[in-house]
Amino acid sequence: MTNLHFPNGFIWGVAASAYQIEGACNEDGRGESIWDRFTKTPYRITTGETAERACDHYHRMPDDVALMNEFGYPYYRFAVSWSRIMPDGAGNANKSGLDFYDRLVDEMLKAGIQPKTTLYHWDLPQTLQDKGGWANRETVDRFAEYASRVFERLGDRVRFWSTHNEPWVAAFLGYATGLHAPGICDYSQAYQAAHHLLLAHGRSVQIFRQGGYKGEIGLILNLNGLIPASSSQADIDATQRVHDETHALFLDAIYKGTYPRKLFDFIGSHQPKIKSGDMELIAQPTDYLGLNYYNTDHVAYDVFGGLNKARITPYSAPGWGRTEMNWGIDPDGIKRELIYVKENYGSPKIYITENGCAMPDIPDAKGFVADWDRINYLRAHIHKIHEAIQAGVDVRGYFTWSIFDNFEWERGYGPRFGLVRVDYETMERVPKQSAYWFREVVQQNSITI
Ligand code: GCO
Repeated sequence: MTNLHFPNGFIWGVAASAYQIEGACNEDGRGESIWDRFTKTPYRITTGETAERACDHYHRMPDDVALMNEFGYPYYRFAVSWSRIMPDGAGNANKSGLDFYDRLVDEMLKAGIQPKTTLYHWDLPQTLQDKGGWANRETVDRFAEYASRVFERLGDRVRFWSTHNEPWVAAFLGYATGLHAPGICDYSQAYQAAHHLLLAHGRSVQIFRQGGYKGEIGLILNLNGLIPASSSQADIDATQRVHDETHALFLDAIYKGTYPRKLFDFIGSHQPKIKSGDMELIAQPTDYLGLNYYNTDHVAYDVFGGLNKARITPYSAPGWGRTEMNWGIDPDGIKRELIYVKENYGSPKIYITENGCAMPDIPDAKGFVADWDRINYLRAHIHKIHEAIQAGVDVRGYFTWSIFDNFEWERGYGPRFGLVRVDYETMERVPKQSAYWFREVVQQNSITI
């Protein structure tokens, strides 16, 4: 057995998002979000479930923070719900909404837990969607107002900010495949949404700097592994297109102020409208990149494969299977993504802002889950991050997804990603084996392999 130590000051934390855990969708003046509307639309959610109650975190917040404290997790990454702060997406802020996050931050700091706050984790106010949502440029101005209010209220205590979580998901699952809210299937809107999400990112970074707030701000991207399904040129080209859409579209924009030319030639009339000055705003310096990594896909050319003419199937590394999401497990993938970012984008400071898995999670009579499969997954990925650090990648921290089982978007409450099991009937929280294992990792600042 070997102990692999992480650099001094390496940050360990757990993560969740507002919509997936809070519940209380109609309380204290919160407005309707696109996910409230989407979950109520027949056939959108596989299980027909909504997030009206979710983990009831809105009411149980002090106990939830106490639980994280009991486990000694030093950082907690949470998201603010836009429609709690600005119920109509514009105009006056809702005091009770801001108060909730204010109390959350105070509660965390009292417990010695540092907040990492995400401004946008997919829950756009419905009133803004009624005017076109992210495909409408006006949403960028509304986001700037919202961001200002959150900075004003929490900026004296939060030192660690993310603008958007996974803008690719918000743009492409929301507006191209329609798998996520608002459920639109239109590639032109998706590309326009991606551009506006990036603009909103740039604007909020600018507001953060102009406000003189202390701390770090950055963008979080989901960088899945992508491998051509064969050595044929058609599969290699298809992989490149998917890569450009999911990776380069965002990374080139924020680090180089450009969009991938080849991809834009390929998508032709679906290209977004860009105004002069936009790319400069998007490319202004950030303090770090947040990297979410879960799985790897094989990509093959397929004439019926949507705009990219690509078919995606899970790839599992030898000896590894798939998760409950049917995602292929490939621990090496996280290292490849880290090295790719280092080599192509000037070696930015990186935090792994999400990594984790849904597993079968069979509870015993007391609700305890001995989730050694999840532990194996986490250990293998953390090991590869360690290797990436040895190879010179500037990784400063690791957040596991998620602290709790929660509402897994279009899949309802089926897949469970938590270190802590949630009984959705009683709302009881039962830490899984992985919660104890992760506590050790944090305490020792090392893993044992
Ligand atoms: C994401 C989101 C999370 C998901 C998680 C598992 O990265 O997709 O941030 O909200 O729940 O990734 O799918």
